[in-house]
Amino acid sequence: MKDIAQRFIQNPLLSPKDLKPSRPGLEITCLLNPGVFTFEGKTWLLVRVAERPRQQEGVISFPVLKGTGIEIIAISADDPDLNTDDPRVIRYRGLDYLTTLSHLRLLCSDDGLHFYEPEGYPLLQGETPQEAFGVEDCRVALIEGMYYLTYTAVSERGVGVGLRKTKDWKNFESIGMIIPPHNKDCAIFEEKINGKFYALHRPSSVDIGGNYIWIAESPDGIHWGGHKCIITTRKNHWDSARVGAGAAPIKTEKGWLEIYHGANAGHKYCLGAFLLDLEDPAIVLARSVEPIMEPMATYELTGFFGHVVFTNGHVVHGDELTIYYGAADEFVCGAKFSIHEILTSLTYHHDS
Ligand code: MAN
Repeated sequence: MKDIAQRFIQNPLLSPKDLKPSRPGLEITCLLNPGVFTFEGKTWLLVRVAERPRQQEGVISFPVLKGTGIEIIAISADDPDLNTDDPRVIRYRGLDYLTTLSHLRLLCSDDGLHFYEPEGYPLLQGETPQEAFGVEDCRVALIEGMYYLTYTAVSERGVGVGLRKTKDWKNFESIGMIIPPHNKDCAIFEEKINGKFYALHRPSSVDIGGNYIWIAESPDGIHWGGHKCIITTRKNHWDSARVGAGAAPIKTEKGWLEIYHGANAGHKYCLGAFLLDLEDPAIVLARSVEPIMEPMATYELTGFFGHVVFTNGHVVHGDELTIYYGAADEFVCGAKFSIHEILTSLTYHHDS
């Protein structure tokens, strides 16, 4: 296995203590999985901020959105109906909740390393009943002067893909849920192809099928059809349990390059890449056999949910790809890659 990521020596770039909670009574548990974009000459992160009340001895408590406020649900830790095996999820009496409530926070930087919260920009929170358990892991795509924000919208009704649009990061148009449950990891291509929008997304099938990456097309970036499955999980590989797209595909001479995450049954999250045909992005030309990045630094191995590197945002300058990523679901980190090196590391299919 060859990890070809050049991690920033300054990692982690952001930790929960670096920001203030969004409201009294909550503390920040995790900062993770930022969407990334450039705007007015700066690098911006749309960081997922996951919060919950300070945990008291013998009680498990977590927030959910109720209108514009929050409700705290508290369950006795020794309740026999409570299952907290996964630190991300609370299973209680046949229902699933999240241990934390996530919103999205804007931070910017002049050097791509030191990020701060600028004045005058809003927090992006869940707005509808479909977002009562929060908004997560936003991908940002800039298409013809408009930023498209696709994020995971979570509620007791399921996990789907929400869309908001903005030109100035101060005024937002909320479109609502564009792909219904169960679906996440939606990344819109930053260019139309043959006049159509394209997006990668990740439905989950409980029985037949699996956690696979699909591609879809759209006339307007809102209504999606023509769905095709393009990347499946691989038995006995690092990506045997689930795969999901990262940020918008990167246009290269060889094709659309996508960085994706894959996890195995033990919930170890690594990154790999695949390459799609420039003219028909439903055709997969090549894919990583081994990960291009796997959790190995202490801040990736130990944290809220260890052994995780997860990216949904990057910046490209020529051959240099800078990814920002969530490490151990607790910290925001950065790493650089050579796009040429990723392209050469892929295994190309003979029949394409
Ligand atoms: C899921 C999502 C991500 C998270 C990973 C690892 O894919 O909830 O937000 O980073 O799991 O826990």
